[in-house]
Amino acid sequence: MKQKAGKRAHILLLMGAQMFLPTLVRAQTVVLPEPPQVRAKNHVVSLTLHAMNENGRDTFAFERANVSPVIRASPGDVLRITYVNDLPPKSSETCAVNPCMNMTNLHFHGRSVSPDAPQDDVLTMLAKPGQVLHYSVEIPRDHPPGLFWYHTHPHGESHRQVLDGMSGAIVIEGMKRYAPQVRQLRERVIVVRGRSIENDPNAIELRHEVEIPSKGCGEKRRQLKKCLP
Ligand SMILES: [Cu+2]
Repeated sequence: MKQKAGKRAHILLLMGAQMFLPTLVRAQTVVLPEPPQVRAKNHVVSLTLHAMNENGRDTFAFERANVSPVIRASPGDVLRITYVNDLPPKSSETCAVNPCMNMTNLHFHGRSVSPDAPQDDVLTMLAKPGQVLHYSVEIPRDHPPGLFWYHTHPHGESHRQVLDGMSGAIVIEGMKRYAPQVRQLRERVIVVRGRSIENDPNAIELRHEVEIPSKGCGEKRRQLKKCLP
């Protein structure tokens, strides 16, 4: 009897494998898209970035696609960014300070650069819809290497814009000099953003999917089974 049960388990396992294998193989062949990368030429990283609204969400656009480019620079380089505010004059969204004016600008998060215009100045550099900002950001020669990010920073409106996805990665090169063991590794930049669901038409269902019920979950590990699907 035991043998029969064992065989049945094997058959079930095989059937399960046959059912799921094509899905697994298919899933493994999906290629993770690489975001566009902008590199320095003669120590200048030059790009034009647009702020626009697509399907009700604010987004960055680069070379006609709404994918934020990865900006790659080395210590001593200069970032020349032309930032065009193509957001509509009137916003349908809710901001911390209402009404939303659809003003925008750029902040270079975590970077040790000057806060004065035309560099990382989030106070006086502001573009209304239709206006253009010209950034020229000098990266100091002793700037640490690593992964940083840029995002919009108009006070009262940045929370909304960043939640919508107006952000991107900055790589300051030179990590291999500090950590030679990463020299052989293939580098992939993956930007993961939280999704704002508060204004989503399916907000109730989506919240239900991601929320863990407060009742039923105890501190003991075995009780986790009760509240996790
Ligand atoms: Cu920031």
